[in-house]
Amino acid sequence: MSERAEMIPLNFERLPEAEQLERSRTFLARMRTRRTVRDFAQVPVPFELIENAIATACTAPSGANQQPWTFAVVSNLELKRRIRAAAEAEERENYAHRMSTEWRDAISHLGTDWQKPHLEHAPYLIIVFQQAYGFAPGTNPGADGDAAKVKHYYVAESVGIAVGMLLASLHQAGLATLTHTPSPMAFLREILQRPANERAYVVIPVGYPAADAQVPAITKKPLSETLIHWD
Ligand code: IYR
Repeated sequence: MSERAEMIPLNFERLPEAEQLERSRTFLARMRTRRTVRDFAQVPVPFELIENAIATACTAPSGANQQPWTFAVVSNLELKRRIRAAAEAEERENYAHRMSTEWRDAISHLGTDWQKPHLEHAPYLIIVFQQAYGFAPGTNPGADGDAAKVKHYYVAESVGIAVGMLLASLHQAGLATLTHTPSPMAFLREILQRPANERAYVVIPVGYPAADAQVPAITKKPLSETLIHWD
């Protein structure tokens, strides 16, 4: 049993309603310009933008405040090439044999295929790992059988919330992103030499869009379909 945390006063600033509306509308308008990008310019991005976005993601609420995530950042070209090759090998199988007709139909309008040049061209890949369980402090996860496992709660939900905040931060900073989930993703744990408790959750190429980048003409559902309100 861990001890109850000390309680401290909440630091909260109540804003005037006009300012609340202004901030909320500005943020909505900004987020509505976010598009998933698959063509990246081979142009560098300041590392602090990546670092700040990850720090923002790490403010996310998580089950029991266990923060069951690791953000692996790859800008090394050799590693990006290895990740691309391994992802394309899996995706080639997926598109050729493993996806059902129903699945293929569901994504056909996006125009994706097994080729993933963005995994090499984007200046940064952020590979998000979820920690299926933790290790008790003072135990050694590196040595077999020498670590006491700690159960984690609501791992997928916690990591999903953190990734949403990461994407919002990167967009707000003027960067383009792609949420990519090659399947299966076990190769990422191997290439990046992550411990046994970590499972890749998503790969996020980050950078500037290529000058001729195109996106599918798709829209979000109207709020009338997604928001229900009982007053
Ligand atoms: N993971 C594959 C296929 C794919 C699946 C879904 I669901 C998408 O929204 C888009 C693509 C790929 O990355 O190509």
